[in-house]
Amino acid sequence: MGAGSRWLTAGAAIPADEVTTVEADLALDLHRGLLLVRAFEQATAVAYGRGQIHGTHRSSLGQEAVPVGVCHALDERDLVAPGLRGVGDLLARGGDPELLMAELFGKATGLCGGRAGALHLSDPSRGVIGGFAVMTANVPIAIGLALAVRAAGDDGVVVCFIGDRATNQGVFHESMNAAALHRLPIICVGVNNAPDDAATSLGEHTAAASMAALAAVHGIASEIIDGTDVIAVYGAAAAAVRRARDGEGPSFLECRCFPIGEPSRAQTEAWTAAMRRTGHFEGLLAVKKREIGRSELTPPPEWLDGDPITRLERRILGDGLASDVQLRDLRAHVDALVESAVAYAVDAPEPTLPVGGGVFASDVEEVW
Ligand SMILES: Cc1ncc(C[n+]2csc(CCOP(=O)(O)OP(=O)(O)O)c2C)c(N)n1
Ligand SMILES: [Mg+2]
Repeated sequence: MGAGSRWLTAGAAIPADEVTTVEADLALDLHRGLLLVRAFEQATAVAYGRGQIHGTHRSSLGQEAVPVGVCHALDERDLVAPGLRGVGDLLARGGDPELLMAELFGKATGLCGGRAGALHLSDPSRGVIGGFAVMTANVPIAIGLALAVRAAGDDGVVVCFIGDRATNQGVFHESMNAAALHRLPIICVGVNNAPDDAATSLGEHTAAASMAALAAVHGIASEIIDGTDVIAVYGAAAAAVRRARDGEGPSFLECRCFPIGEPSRAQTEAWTAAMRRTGHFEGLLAVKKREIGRSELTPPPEWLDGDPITRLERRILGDGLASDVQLRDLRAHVDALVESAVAYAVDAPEPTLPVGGGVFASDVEEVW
């Protein structure tokens, strides 16, 4: 990878457990996970551009290796509190692509009855508690879950995903303090998608050199991981899960990646200029939707170099773990899954629930 990609692991103090030999089964499982999130998010970008997905949809393109690597280290006793880009988190937990797509389309047979949209996704059947539109809100909730898991005498682990800007919320520090103090079985995963040429770089909003440093001050085992290397993410998550189950307390994994589906700094500046011309926020959104819908985002070469899918493919082929043909078949299989998820969502009925329905616990059975 290019010189600038040193950002991916810059400042890594504690090396993650390195997975040196990879079995074909593991590599292909992870690859399937990456391909599914990628194809699904490409489809959501198209649907968003067509106005089929309403409200806000924050895509996880480019950061697929983080949820896929982390969730592969979990099992059914574990719980996940997704971040604001939660689609990858849901899919990596084995969520049903049809139900998920129908949810994003706001349909009655969607995962949450069409009421959650992208920002409040939950799937109790997969141990995924609600996503929260309020940045960092999932962290103290994950702390509460971890306390509940311990009180119940279970050995489950709780994972929460946050973005790089979440560590500047006060509640992040209150939560990390509580996690460390009570040695809670929690793994906080920081998705750092803020290299220098991103619309907002880490240094613009955070004085510390890394997210991991901010967790480390609370006495939490913290690592910086190349979040474009799904095998490295999986290795670090597996070690953190082991620590949590053994009663050794919380971990913080800062996974660095590139926001491939997001505008670069240069594009954002162009859009901002367009917004000034049209005079109000709607102008920016309209331009952005059109651009994303036409897939005209042109990420800096550096970001594409850190494409998790290309990286894993290279490793699979280089280590002789699968052939070109097998990879092509896998891709075709995943593409077909996503195609049928879109068809399902298009055909699904509109919700008929009353506005006040599905709010209280007594209604929940009807919704899910
Ligand atoms: C408490 C709060 N403040 C502001 C927002 C608006 N908001 C939505 S996403 C976002 C930025 C998130 O950045 P980051 O944590 O890096 O996540 P990324 O978008 O890069 O995944 C902000 C400020 C919010 N959702 N919640
Ligand atoms: Mg970010």
